[in-house]
Amino acid sequence: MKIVATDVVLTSPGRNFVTLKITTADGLTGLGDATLNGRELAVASYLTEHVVPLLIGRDARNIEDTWQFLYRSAYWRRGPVTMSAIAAVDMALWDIKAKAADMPLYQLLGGASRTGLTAYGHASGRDTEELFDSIRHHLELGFRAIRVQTAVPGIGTLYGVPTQPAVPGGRADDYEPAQRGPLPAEEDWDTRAYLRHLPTIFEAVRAEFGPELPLLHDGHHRMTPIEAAKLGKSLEPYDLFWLEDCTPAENQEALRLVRRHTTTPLAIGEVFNTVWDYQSLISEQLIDYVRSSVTHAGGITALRKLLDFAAQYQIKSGIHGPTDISPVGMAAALHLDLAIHNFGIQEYMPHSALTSEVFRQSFTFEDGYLHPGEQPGLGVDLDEDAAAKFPYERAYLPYNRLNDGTVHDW
Ligand code: CS2
Ligand code: MG
Repeated sequence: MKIVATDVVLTSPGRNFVTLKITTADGLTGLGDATLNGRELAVASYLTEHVVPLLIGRDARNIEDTWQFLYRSAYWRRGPVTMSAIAAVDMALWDIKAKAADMPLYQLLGGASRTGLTAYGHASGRDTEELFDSIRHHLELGFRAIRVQTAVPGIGTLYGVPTQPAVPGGRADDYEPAQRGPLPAEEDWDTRAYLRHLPTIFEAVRAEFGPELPLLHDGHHRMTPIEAAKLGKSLEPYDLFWLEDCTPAENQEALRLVRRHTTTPLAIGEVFNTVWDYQSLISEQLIDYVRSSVTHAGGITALRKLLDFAAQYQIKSGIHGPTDISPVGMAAALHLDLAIHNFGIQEYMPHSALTSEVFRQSFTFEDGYLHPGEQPGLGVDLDEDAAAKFPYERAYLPYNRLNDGTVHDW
């Protein structure tokens, strides 16, 4: 089953995606997601210039060997660009293997460990009324767990709270941070204002929606360890499902201090790309959920091993699933989620109608549960003619400045 062709497809149906398509001599094709939000062309070029020449003529069946070869032969290890490129190859090869076996991928990964995947949706609002409306909207869509982000008095523009809908005419809580344009947008940050305000919002949400609904929150890497500890402690009465990315991801040791002070469950890792980023977080049980995506953490092969390692420490999955993970990366996550034992929850931000025209998906969302579907392989087909209608457009993620003008973690 030799690899005879590869294509790196760049398309922008509302937002940018990078997709690798691998074709074998038998005519099978596999898809892999290589989208790195705001840095798409770096991965596309890594694939085209450095990886594609290594793939032609290789046996598509040897997934583990290909992973090890790409990881070790580069000499320069890790990093989001390298690991997204390896992930795309890995996903495409699993897609091919499962199609050859005529099975949905989760069957090859060991079969289903559950009937559906609990998903959380993103609610947000510029005030309490808008936030409540957004929570109700997500409950109507079937979500059984809700991430709550909110505007904060004193902070102008803030992650997770749109000033306008991502799609013209869309809902105000439809949030897409990356913006097309020549320069990144500037947003604001004030930790003290945020720490004062957030507990009042969770108090109001609990009072309105009761004690049962699992609630999540994303701190987006903006606090120092002691600030994060204070926040975790102040949110304890509201029984969060998790507090995500409370401190910058680079320093694993920061989580020790946070952990010592709060029983609020902690999730981290959407910007991590290998198991090494989690080494002490997992072995010292400093976190409760692994947030990596299949796309940014080296693919199914690597994330499966990482989650097996986490399972030994009762740490569960919470795979990253914003709209900058393409439907291909999302499908890979769902197959993995269904097969592993230590599934926790899946983030789900539905893609736009335009994106779904380009990527035809077999996964379903019913009654709050995601399922990857029964189509052989990953279950995603790329309509290349539709993709060609939406050329890449440069886009940047925003960044933060404090009131005095200092650049801050976004
Ligand atoms: C995020 C993302 O989904 C999340 O939890 O933190 O919105 C993140 O900001 C984007 O993936 C960045 O590309
Ligand atoms: Mg996040």
